[in-house]
Amino acid sequence: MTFDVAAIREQFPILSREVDGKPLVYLDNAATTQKPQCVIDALVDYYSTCNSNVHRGAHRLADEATQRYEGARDIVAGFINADCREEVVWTSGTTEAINVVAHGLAQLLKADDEVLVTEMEHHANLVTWQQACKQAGATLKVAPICDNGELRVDEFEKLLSDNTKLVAFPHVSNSLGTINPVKQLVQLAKKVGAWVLVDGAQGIAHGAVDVRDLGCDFYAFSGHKVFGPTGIGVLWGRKSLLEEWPVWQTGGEMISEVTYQDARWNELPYRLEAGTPHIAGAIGLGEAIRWFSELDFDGMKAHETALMESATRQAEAFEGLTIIGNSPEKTGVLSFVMDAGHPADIGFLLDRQGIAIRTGHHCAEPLMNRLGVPGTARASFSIYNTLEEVDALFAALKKVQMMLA
Ligand code: 7TS
Repeated sequence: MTFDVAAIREQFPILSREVDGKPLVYLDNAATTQKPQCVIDALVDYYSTCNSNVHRGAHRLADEATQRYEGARDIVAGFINADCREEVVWTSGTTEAINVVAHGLAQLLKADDEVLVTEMEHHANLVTWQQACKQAGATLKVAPICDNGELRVDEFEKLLSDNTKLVAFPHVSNSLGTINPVKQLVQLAKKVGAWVLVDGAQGIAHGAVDVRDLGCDFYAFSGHKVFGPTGIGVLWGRKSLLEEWPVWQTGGEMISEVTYQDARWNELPYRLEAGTPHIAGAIGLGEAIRWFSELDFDGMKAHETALMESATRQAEAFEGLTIIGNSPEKTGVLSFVMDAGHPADIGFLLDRQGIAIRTGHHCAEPLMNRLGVPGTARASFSIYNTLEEVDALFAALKKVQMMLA
């Protein structure tokens, strides 16, 4: 069965808009994905029919809102193959999910403990651990990558020790597209008894994620990168760990009993979800995951591979253009620099032609320094992009090159 891209595109109203009279070519999917009509409808329907606070109301709207909200948790738990729904903690996104874990870790770390990350981290998966280590007087170690953006697994292994308390790395790099060998890295980390957090921000929208199969302890992702709303995300964690993890924010919902002097914490997942949550967001994310999980994943993978192959082939043949990040295992991202000009100018001139990409350091400043580039131009692809759009990118880049000459 072929993957019907046209039928998918039809479900995304924004994809038919124009920019300065030119059809929008949206190639900034690593920053955020567009939303299908069913997700937009789920948000509108919630606010139009049953807007209410959850859990605490003894009335019809509160019941209906709670059902939809908790139903969304079930959908997410099923999609990532969590052991149970209590393992799915709502957060505002990947960043907050990592912060929940890092905040607790800072209290658990001792001075001779170590945390291991990689050179390809997004700031969300670097600064968090860096600050947690500083707070505890612990050491942050950084596993190197090869010049092509692949992780040096041998060096990663050498940096593990009995002192390694936690290892964190991206499932997929946002600036290079490198897919990390998650299971292999988890197995190595487990040999020294370290906890493992996988930053799934870029991994979640490229196929099935099975947290039990991966073997990690925490998996973090954002709703907006998997066709859902902004402001909602997920921290998945092993129940036994989350049950004991130091609480993050305190306030309503996360308590079971309160006196003026003290408080006892609620059970999972609520002990890590203080305050009124992003109810509409969770419902929208549930709908996004329901929609996404019904796609033909084999067809989707084949389509994404075809997009990457075409983009890579055209980039390699393009004189004056250098691809940044050539890992053999790669998805969704084509980062590059051009002799003709600065990435920011390339982005600006592509935008004039209706083509949306991202330029800059992609919240990975140390990685850009490691690779010796000020930043890159990054085209990132999703399931609704077409081979014609890839061609349009390179035709537009030819014009950019002439304009900058
Ligand atoms: N980790 C990775 C690997 C990411 O790509 C991002 C966002 C985050 C964490 C943070 O996610 P958030 O939803 O909490 O902000 N990456 C990008 C990007 O590449 N361009 O814009 C946001």
